[in-house]
Amino acid sequence: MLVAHVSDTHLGAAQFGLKEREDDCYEAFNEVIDVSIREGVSIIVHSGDIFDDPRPTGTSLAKFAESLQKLRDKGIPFLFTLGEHDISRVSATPSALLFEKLGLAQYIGRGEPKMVKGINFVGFHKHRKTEAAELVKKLNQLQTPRNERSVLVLHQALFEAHKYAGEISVNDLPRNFSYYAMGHLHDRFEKKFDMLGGLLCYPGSTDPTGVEGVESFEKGFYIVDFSSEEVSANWVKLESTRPQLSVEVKYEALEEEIKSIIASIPKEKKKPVVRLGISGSSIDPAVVSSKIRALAERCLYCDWQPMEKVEGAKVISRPADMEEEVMRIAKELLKNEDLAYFAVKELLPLLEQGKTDEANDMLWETFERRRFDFRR
Ligand SMILES: [Mn+2]
Repeated sequence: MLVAHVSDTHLGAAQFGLKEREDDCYEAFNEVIDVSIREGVSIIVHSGDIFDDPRPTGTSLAKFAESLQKLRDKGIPFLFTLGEHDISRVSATPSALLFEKLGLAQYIGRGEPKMVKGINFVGFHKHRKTEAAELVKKLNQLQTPRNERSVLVLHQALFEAHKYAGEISVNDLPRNFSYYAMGHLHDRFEKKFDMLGGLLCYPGSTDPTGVEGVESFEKGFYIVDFSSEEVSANWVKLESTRPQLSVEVKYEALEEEIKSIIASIPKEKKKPVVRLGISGSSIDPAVVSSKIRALAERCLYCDWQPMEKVEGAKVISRPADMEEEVMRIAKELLKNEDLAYFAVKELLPLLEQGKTDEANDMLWETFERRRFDFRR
């Protein structure tokens, strides 16, 4: 009995606003579906962030529907929970629930166990950091099944998997599940914790979205085998992933460096996304443009940034990803990665929306739980 576990498909995301990058997301999801069917998977479970936006476009909805129809025709149930990208901050019906109504998918984020093909699935939708205590309470109340195959589905970051993004801890999870199908973290993570009954896995996102920046990625999903007592998971790498690389090059040696980058581009893959950080003095943009032309022609997207030094913090003068850049500067100025993450990723989004009460609560909670040690 095989179950595919996928997460963070972010359908509709378009890195750099490019149509090709939006199509990459659909293609990645399609590959997951096709490989699952080919490998004889019986159930597919999605751990949230199906869509990139709580108000997905017609194209994303249609692409998702097509994949679900393919599964329905093969008799493969699709189970899902919701991530923060699927849930609008204003209370409204999440778009993904439409597919439950149409009978194409089963929502398992309500904390109610659902038996599907002999496996007991139970999940919760995303709980934000301020709702973490509430989620932990619900997790404690879960009747954890013994002597049966069971899967817990969550869209939360564990401290043990990500020091900075963590919302709950492994100790908060019920013990007896045979598999923990996690979502939210975009990098793959897999571990058998002693205190948990079965394996815990984050498959990561199926295609890099804007927040991940430009890097070399391996993206994929899990095929989990429930046929023996000990559940095992096999990570499947996606072949359709577009190569991305971020390289620091020297202005003086630009020509040779460009040549070696071109030589390293895999021919059998999609055209890559390339970001160059150019170091050196008196960088002439016109010279750079002409020297990188040959490379740009072989790329879907190619940009460059001079690496400059400004007032203590090293600032890239033309950041293509503002979020990434703000985070980098915060780290450099606060001299503490935990604090920078807290300020930029947790506090700032609330303040941007004028949610001062929530921001205040968060500060108190942080203080009371002694999350940061300021005596250092
Ligand atoms: Mn996500």
